[in-house]
Amino acid sequence: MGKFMKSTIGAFLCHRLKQMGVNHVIGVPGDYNLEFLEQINDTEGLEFIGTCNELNAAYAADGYARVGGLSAMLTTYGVGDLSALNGVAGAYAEHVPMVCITGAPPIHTMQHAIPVHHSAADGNFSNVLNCFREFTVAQTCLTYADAAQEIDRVLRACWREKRPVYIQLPSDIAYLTIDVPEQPLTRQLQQGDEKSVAACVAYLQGSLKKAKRPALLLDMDADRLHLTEVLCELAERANIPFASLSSAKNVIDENHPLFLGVYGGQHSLPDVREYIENADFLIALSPRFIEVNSGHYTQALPSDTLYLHAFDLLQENRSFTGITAYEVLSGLVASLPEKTHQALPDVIRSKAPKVNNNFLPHEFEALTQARLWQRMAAFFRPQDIIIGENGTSNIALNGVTLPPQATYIAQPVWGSIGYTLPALLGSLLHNAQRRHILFIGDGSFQLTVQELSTIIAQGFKPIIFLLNNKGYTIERYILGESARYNDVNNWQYSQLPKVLSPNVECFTTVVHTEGELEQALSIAEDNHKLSFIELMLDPMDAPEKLKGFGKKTADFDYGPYGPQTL
Ligand SMILES: Cc1ncc(C[n+]2csc(CCOP(=O)(O)OP(=O)(O)O)c2C)c(N)n1
Ligand SMILES: [Mg+2]
Repeated sequence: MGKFMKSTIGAFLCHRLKQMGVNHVIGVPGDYNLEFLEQINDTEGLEFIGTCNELNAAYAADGYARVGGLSAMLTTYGVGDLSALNGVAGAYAEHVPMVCITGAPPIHTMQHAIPVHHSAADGNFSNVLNCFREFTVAQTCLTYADAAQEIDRVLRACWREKRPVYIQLPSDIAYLTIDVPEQPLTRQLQQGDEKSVAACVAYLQGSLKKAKRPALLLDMDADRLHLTEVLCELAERANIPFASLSSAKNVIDENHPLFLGVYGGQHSLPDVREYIENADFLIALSPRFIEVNSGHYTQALPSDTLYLHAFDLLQENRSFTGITAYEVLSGLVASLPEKTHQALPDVIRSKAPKVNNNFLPHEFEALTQARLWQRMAAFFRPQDIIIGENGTSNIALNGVTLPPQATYIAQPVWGSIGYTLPALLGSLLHNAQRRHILFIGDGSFQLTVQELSTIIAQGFKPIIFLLNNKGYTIERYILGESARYNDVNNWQYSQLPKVLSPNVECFTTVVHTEGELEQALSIAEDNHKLSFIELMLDPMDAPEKLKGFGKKTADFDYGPYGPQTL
């Protein structure tokens, strides 16, 4: 039995969050969580950041966790929780660990089914928790008797599963004193079983030795499980080309000589597709094929692909359990000779040379998507955090090679528009030292625009590009090219920073031409203020990729008798 000490329940929860590396709690106050907010304020090194609404809080917590590993959100029961749920579900879909805490009604009201505000006044207190049950990997409603154990159980699950968890903290128990373990909670996970790890490494070593066409294929879990370094080391030591799905953009440096390209079934470049589909040793890191990253399910991985997940490795007729992906990969790395200068595999040498980024602006030409993204490729710097919203931005950025050590944030699986602006706030809260650049469409921006005020008020200085194409361009390519439902009301976007934060000066401008873009970039590049750059684009101007994708999506969504055939 470990040693115990005394703590209030709320202070213990704060203490545990800090031990897990969380320094900010993002959310919205309410009467059921005010007492816990006091406890957050009393915790050194833990700060509450208020957002304009709970959906934004959830998106921000998601952005925070993507760069910081783990995050915490605070809402008030029912009204706050259900507003946040879309953002929580996004984190669940995209494997982002966040701790969702809600200030719940006093425990006696819940235990005795007493109608209260923020409930349906029918004595039902399980409905909200049940909603979260669908989108979190562990849930709890704390009581005096079990709070310490439950907090630890749920936080461990969050870190282990890399997905959200949900904690209800009844408002009348936060200040009760309980016995809590002295031993800190850490990010340490269960290690693999020694013999199983050794057997798995030996098996991989044997298969790799025989391989003539080895390859690695990565999806977003390579990042979420913190495996990028060890994967890179493996690729380098064994001279293995690697490819990623579009849902894992830039998780490993796209400029790396061994980077083969993006694999997505028939959407891949022919060389990438041919090599991956005929690899004789393919480690695929938790790939999740959905229509958008698989060329509408045209993926065809070799039948003996080695599917590596956090805690197991599965092959057609074989499985290794009791392992961890990290130990297996590092075991395999250790079994290989140190990196030497090896000739690059043929498939890499035959790759088309990189286009160079020399961009010559045509001063008076109207801005177009094709030229915009070419220009941006040259604007990005190593270490930038680049965020692409669903819509033309994300589609276009998928085709731009990002600099080394740049991080790309998007929501390719869940795809909830408006996600990126609050996610930018979260990412900045965790690391404002890195330059942040956001691209967001006018339609998406209108969903979560308020959070611009928090970003400015916090003193952050990202570069925000607002693509004003007067509506939902991505949707226009699916259906309703000129339908009113794809229009959004035009706003004076560049006036917003002033309205939302009158006392802070920002750099704002509206860009119509390539010349104006150059001017804006030269100011934004080394600006000490937030830059908000509105880009005027034609409603039907879109990245080439979207044109084919829109038609495919319509076929997929509506079938052969859908509206396109009318
Ligand atoms: C919360 C949510 N509502 C609706 C959608 C459907 N949707 C997907 S993209 C899109 C339009 C995005 O328009 P905009 O942000 O202006 O991007 P553009 O393609 O014009 O650059 C919509 C409405 C969604 N993905 N998420
Ligand atoms: Mg738009």
